[in-house]
Amino acid sequence: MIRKSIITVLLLVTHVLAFGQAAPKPYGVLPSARQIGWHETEMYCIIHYGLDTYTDKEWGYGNESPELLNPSKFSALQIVNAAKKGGFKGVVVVAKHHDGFCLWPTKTTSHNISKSPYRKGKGDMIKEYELACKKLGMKLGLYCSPWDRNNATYGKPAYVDIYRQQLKELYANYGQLFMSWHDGANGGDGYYGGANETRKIDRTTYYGWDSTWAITRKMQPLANIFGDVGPDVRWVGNEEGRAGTTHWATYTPQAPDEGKLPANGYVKYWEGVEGTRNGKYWIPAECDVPLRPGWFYHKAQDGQTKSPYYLLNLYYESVGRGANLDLGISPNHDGVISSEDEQILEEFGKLLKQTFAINLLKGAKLTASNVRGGNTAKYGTQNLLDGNRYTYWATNDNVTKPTLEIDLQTAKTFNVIQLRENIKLGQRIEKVALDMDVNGEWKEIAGATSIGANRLIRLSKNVTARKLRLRILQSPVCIAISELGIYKEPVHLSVPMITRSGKGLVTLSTEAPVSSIHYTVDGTAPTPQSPVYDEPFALPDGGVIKARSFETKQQYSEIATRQFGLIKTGWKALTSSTGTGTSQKAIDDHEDTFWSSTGPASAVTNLPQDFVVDMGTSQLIKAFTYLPRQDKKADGIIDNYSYAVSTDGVNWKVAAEGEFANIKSNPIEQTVQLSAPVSARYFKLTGKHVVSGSGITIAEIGVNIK
Ligand code: FUL
Ligand code: CA
Repeated sequence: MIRKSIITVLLLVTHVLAFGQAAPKPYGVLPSARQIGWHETEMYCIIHYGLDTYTDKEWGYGNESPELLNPSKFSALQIVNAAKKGGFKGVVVVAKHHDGFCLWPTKTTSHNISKSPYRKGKGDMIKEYELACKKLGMKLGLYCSPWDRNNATYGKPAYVDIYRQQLKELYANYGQLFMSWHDGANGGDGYYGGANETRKIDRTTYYGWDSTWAITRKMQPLANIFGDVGPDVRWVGNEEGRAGTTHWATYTPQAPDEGKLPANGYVKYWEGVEGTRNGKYWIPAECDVPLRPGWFYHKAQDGQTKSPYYLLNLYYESVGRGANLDLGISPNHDGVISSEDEQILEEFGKLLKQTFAINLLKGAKLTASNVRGGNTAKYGTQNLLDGNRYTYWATNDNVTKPTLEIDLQTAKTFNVIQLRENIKLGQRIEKVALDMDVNGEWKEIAGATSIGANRLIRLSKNVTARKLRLRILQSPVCIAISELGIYKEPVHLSVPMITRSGKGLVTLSTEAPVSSIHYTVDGTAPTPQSPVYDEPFALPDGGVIKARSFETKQQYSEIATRQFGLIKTGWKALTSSTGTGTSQKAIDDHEDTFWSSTGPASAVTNLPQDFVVDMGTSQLIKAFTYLPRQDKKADGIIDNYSYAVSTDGVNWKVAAEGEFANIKSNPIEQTVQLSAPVSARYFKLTGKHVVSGSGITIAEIGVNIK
């Protein structure tokens, strides 16, 4: 009897305690209010436009004439609206890139828009962007490159003051900014007021970032500062738009001293993509990736814009991993986003809307194994479906492995699962799994090893189920999950894959069956009238192939595009260097193999170094291509080259010379158009400077004759 009443009292006490139970204690470091705002933004566009647009460069040298800036139709409204149609919530405008040219009438340098014909020298594009953003309800951020290849004082203390002055102008005159974007590229050769020399700076000390960022905090307290390693937002470490499948918003930079990169630069790749579990700071990753191959508009890259489904995939791999997506868009010569790019953005926006229009969990019955203190009103599972990122299902402090059973009432078909944690309480969960009921047995269909602000799991196939179960498998503390959803992507036809054999035979294939594939080789969009594909066809000279699958005339897939150069059969590498890997690897048509003259086996360790190819027959070369190694390492990647041709292998003529700008961060195939086609049997690529190391590496080298 006594025992029973003690138990009753105890139960009562626990009950009271439980109902009065405080919210879960936050775990680890937490996001600031400004970072919370950034997480909610999820995706924005970065806009590259300036003199490079007219010189066809990715990195201007600094001596470009402001006269070049004379767009016929510049429209900030059209540009920002193109981003908005894509579902993006803000833009980061490059106000000054590495070439030092300022798109606003700055007092700090004469190398600015007032010296251009644009609006007869009275223009201010940043103002136009600000007004466009206001009108369209978009957030505005600004990018002002610390590296300045125009400024005579770059490398000296005086420049740091100029740079800070530029930031002050930008912070004072263009309204509230949501981001202050600071690029990591630093020092190198440039015009520098006519000095035309190489200037190196010590990036750990030169810019005095602490003092610079104090200005940001004072003048734009809500602006998130983006830098390679923070302080508010870190670089994910690649320009592919992908965060790690495990992504921690917390981060302990290996080199907190202003982002000193290790020699090969690419340790950052892994550091940035994953972050640090239980890291010292909250510094989530931004995934930046250009919509086109380069950041600036290049006519030669028309037709190579990423497709809506490609973008959707990037969305899953960035936003879907708790990072943000920063997509590069590039106004063209007219000063607008081309209609092709605009249309792709719009289609991507629609796709996203369609995919996430209906949470199929709506109306489902959710049964949790535990609710914090039994307080379902506050911590119950209804919080998972209210669309609020901060109301949440929580468990008792000692319950770290709860389960949630879901009865959808009727069977539903889906392929995307979404989870969010209330990040105001930190990033807590380390492992979850989702099961579905198959004839009374649980079968695991998905899992994740981090959640954070957002986690999307895209299944490779649609699944249909009535009952699901979420299992939390690992968490150091009780959970605080704020949202849960299942969604179904709209049906789409399989896009053709385009491959070519070493002998030049092109094959088009699809993952899933389609009624027909049509293709073109003249750069136009395939229609039902274009040639139909039924067997491999020869394309030894190369060219652009576009292919599209059709179900009916009205129902078709996205367009797949691929450019091929001349086939390499009969080619011989004549290089004399004894590098690692045979020299044939640079012309074997395999992206993953490369020739290297670096490393211990190398006999030659000094630059410049040549790579010579005998094509066997004479060809009319229009362009050459260089694919850097694709293994995420930077050693031997050429960033300054010369390209020579010869008819006899003895007498050489230089056909092109220059810089592979931004190749370290964005190691894609480089295509260099020659100023005029040249006839030659031999060609020679000379690496004059490399990103790191002392030799050169080449994954593929090729020529375009079409
Ligand atoms: C890079 C820059 O060097 C590129 O030119 C581009 O601006 C990109 C967004 O950041 O590091
Ligand atoms: Ca909620």
